[in-house]
Amino acid sequence: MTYTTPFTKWLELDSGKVKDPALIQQRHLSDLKGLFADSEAEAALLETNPLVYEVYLAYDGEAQEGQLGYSTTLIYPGKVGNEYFFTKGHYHAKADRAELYYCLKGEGYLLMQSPDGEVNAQSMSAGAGSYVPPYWGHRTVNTGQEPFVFLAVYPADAGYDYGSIADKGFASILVEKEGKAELVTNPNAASRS
Ligand code: M6P
Ligand code: ZN
Repeated sequence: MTYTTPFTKWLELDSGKVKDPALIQQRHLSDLKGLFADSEAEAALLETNPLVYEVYLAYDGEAQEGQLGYSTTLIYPGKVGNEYFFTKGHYHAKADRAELYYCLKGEGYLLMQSPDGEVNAQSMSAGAGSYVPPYWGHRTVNTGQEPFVFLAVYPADAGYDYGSIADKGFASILVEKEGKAELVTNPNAASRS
């Protein structure tokens, strides 16, 4: 038996970034192509292809059962049409793995969907510790004017299943209406299923 040596990673509270990250993943709008409901607004914004979010990986737990992975995510403020910037969203490849999100900065939602299509949206701002139960697909959405930053902690062997969200989207989306975030039915979800 070899034991992993304990360690500390610093999550910089001002920037939301991890110091000495294992990996930085940047997703621009082109990486999210086809996921926003308003395809014309998406095509127009693709000309400047803004950075939508970054993931600072602190540790991946070597994808081993029993270990934890953790990272911070910074979603920048912005919209495609009236739909707020979001993360791609995924189910876990090992679907029974849960996850914990802890908001450090900004405001947004943790949008979840069960395998039978039930949608749940948790409002998050600094201090919110929101739980993704086993089997729920999850996406985060920045509904504020500043970066929305949170820590995610998950079983290192959870893995990612992007397929069904990329194909069908979420049943509900978060849009701005009269200056406020509103959860509405995704006009494209039914036609894609
Ligand atoms: C959180 C965690 C990560 C995930 C990231 C971005 O940091 O859940 O595991 O990669 O958000 O989400 P996505 O992979 O759906 O783009
Ligand atoms: Zn996850």
